[in-house]
Amino acid sequence: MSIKEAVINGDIDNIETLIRNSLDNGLKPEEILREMISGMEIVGEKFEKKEYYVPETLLSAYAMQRGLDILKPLLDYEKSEATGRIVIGSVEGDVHDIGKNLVAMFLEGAGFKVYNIGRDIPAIDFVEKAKEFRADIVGLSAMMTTTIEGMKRVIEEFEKHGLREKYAFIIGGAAATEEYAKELGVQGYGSDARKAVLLCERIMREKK
Ligand code: B12
Repeated sequence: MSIKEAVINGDIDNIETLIRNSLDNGLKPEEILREMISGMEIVGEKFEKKEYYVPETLLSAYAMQRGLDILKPLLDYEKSEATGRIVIGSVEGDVHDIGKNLVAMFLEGAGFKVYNIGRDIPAIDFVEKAKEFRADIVGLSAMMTTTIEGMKRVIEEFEKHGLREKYAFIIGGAAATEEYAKELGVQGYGSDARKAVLLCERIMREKK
């Protein structure tokens, strides 16, 4: 079985051994990550076609998360000079967190101090955590058309507390778009983890 198949089949028991064997055989962590992501894309297609329901998808998500945990210390990130402090979370109502965790990992790898505050996070918590951790950037993730509006509520909550201008905001996740970022008037949208790093580096450069 390949690593990609292990993600597709949600094979939590074997994914670790498969990854360790592949690493021993000289496969790069980046290549393994690519395989896992392409496996997750197939899961997405199966979910759309109703070949997979929540339980199967959840198993794949667990397998993916376990794989990410193994790869985290091994990925060879390009170190950036522009370090900053980032609070990131999935907005209220949204329990999808694999992509957001991947973004957090990449940012950490690029030298940012990342506070990953979890999923299904109420707007007020973003405000409190941004204050508590003295964030430069607040990252919002939403995967569903039903939760994307939660991003707006987060921005409004910052406005309510007079803190809208204190932080830079970035958004991402399957439901987010460049247009929506413009509509919210935030600093940027990132379609994947690598773009998120570039975005945060740009924001920190502009801040200096
Ligand atoms: C795995 C999954 C689940 C798992 C989540 C497990 C977990 N811990 O995350 C479970 C089974 C729990 C789940 C549940 C549900 N899901 Co679901 N799920 C998915 C699936 C198949 C894959 C998502 C994923 O992990 N992708 C892999 C990662 C690596 O990619 P990613 O998340 O897109 O992240 C990348 C970018 O988006 C970006 N990014 C992400 N966040 C951020 C943040 C910032 C700041 C930046 C810059 C970038 C960024 O960078 C990431 C890395 O490159 C998607 C299908 C899809 N096409 O996305 C559906 C999908 C998101 N789910 C969907 C639905 C409908 C549901 C449920 C309502 C199903 C149900 N009937 O119960 C529930 C809702 C739960 C809830 N309240 O949130 C729909 C949403 C439809 C819509 N348009 O609203 C989708 C699109 C499937 C579909 N086509 O129908 N789901």
